[in-house]
Amino acid sequence: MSRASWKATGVADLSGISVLVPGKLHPHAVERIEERFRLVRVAAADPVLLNARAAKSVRAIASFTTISAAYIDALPALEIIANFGVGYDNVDAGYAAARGVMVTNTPDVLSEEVADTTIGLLLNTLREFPRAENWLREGRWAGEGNYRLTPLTLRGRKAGIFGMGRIGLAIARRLEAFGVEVAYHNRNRIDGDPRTWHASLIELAEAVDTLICVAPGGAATFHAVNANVLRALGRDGVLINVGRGPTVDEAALAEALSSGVIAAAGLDVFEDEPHVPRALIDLPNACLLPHVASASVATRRAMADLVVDNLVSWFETGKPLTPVAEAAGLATLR
Ligand code: NAP
Ligand code: 8YV
Repeated sequence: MSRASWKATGVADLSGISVLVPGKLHPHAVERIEERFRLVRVAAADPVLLNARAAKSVRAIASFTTISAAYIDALPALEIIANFGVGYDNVDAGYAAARGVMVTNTPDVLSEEVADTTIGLLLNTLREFPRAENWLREGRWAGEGNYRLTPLTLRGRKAGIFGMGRIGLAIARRLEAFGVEVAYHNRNRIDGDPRTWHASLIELAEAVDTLICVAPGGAATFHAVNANVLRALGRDGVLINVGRGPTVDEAALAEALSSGVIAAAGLDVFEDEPHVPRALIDLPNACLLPHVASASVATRRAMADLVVDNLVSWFETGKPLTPVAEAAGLATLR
């Protein structure tokens, strides 16, 4: 649309603002950016791929790739990074905020979907439904008889949530509806929450037999779920990880699963995605998903909309809709 046509609609003309999309992005987000802004695309978030003119004019990034301090420094006019995903450990948000660059993410619109997936993954891990279905498909039900009775069940379990935030609470509500008691560990106790809070992850692991990790990634949680935590979880213990892969020490987990230190694990996220260690793939007591917790058409579209709505709000009003904690102080009128 031309400047004159935007004026006629009464909608702010943002078509002169360059928005950089490094790497892949949800097609609905790309379409909407192209409609309102000047879209600049590069194959990856690597300063080497930026031509000098584009680098000077870019005022926004929309992406779900790694955005490093060096990349931020390569874009002198950058004002905002709109991350596709509620987790933003891929963005150097502390550095961005220190340089006055806003960072936004996509909270809430995916919480219920991710919580649904977590319950599905937990039940698959305990009750072996994917393996039971394969048994049927391979003709073994007719040929050999019933699938085995599963040694593990959700009945009588005590769950612990590591990262009781928006998604953690949605998981807790579901588990409680299933009759499962829930405790949690965050750095801070949640005011007014009736559930038992444990001051450390190891204390939580000692108190429960089902540990659900939905904490953010990054340095503060790197390998937080280690051999000691798994030992504390115990022989009937089950670990579910829908947070970030590097929060769990994968080598320690593979060892704990193969030696019976814990009973089973369900994982949606991995340390080096999309590479999953053979040690985990070969284990019958590991239930593995390819990072699909939010991956429905409807939820991913809602995330794409929130990415673009943040950009529009920032350039129309000077305020983002969903700033991340590190950048919240910048969320005032420019
Ligand atoms: P959130 O509302 O910010 O909740 C995160 C919770 O983790 C907070 O309650 C926080 O409480 C706690 N926490 C943060 N750092 C911690 C630490 N170092 N030690 C202990 N607790 C800590 O975030 P959310 O919307 O629920 O999302 C959570 C995470 O889920 C995302 O960051 C992302 O990594 C992951 N995720 C994965 C998928 C997937 O596809 N598998 C999809 C969506 C999200 P305190 O501040 O009190 O510690
Ligand atoms: C997406 C996620 O898979 O929101 C997050 O933090 O991990 C997921 O919803 C991710 O954004 C990659 O598309």
